[in-house]
Amino acid sequence: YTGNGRLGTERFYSHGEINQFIEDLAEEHPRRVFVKTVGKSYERRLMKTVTITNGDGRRNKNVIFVDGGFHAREWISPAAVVYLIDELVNNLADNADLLMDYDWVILPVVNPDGYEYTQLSEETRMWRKTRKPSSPDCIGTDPNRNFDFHWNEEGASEDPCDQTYAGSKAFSEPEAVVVSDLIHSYADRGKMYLTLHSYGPYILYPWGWSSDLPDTVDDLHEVAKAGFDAILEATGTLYEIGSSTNVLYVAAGASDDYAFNAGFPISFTMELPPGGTGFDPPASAIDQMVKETWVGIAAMARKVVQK
Ligand code: ING
Ligand code: ZN
Repeated sequence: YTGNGRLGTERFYSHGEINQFIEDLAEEHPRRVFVKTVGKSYERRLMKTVTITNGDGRRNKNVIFVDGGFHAREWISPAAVVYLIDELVNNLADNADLLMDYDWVILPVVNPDGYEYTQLSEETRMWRKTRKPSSPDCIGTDPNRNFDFHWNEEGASEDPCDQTYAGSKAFSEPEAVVVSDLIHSYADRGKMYLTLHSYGPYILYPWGWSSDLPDTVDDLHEVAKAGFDAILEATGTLYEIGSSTNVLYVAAGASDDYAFNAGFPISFTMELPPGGTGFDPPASAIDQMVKETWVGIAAMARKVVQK
């Protein structure tokens, strides 16, 4: 990475490179882009948000919050977040409407310890969880089962060695606490929470803890449908949309349920398409995948800002 405030789509980047990228953007665009260190992972990696504005200086706008990299092996997620950041910062002309009354707050890699671990070797490539020891024999908690909303009910494991281990208690993982703190600090003006995973392709909305649907399911579905339509038209990729439980499986303690319950009226888990064996699309596929993802996210955000 050359430090010119652009990251290409030709390969996957380390957590350190992504942090450097957002720091460089903030330096280049001091009135539009703001970086804040919001916490540390278990292994003490710095977790930084980047806030992107249109630079008009207006305070307390509505917020769209985006995160990626919850699950270590889902590399296309941070890649899509990096591309989204680049679009919002470097293509203001096409995205002015998305920044007029909204600031975007973005945490590119929620689980940096896991993400770095998957970059070490072929043997560690399919790691999913965090890296804090969970028992004498096993490592890691599923950060997307660790949130304090119906925590450790259905679809989460009490076995510390399991891939969906919910943790010793809700918010046992510092990385989940960081996301929760952000959700609460923006809940009063947060209009959309979006967390990127792989692999689907699915656009999922609450609830994940139960097969019940929220009262506002029509609003959720309408926004998701805007993303679905835009992607189908742009590339032909057919996403599936619906509640997490109904489309996929019941899973309590996930971040989208938590954000929705905390006050974000629109809250989605977007599961990007597979590639390679599912979690490992080749670097040559990044460009197409992240551009397609941005088409969907921009369409959903456009629906939200027009409401
Ligand atoms: N899938 C999500 C998971 O955490 C999910 C699916 C999201 C279920 C939100 C419930 C709520 O299991 C992946 N691929 O991580
Ligand atoms: Zn995931």
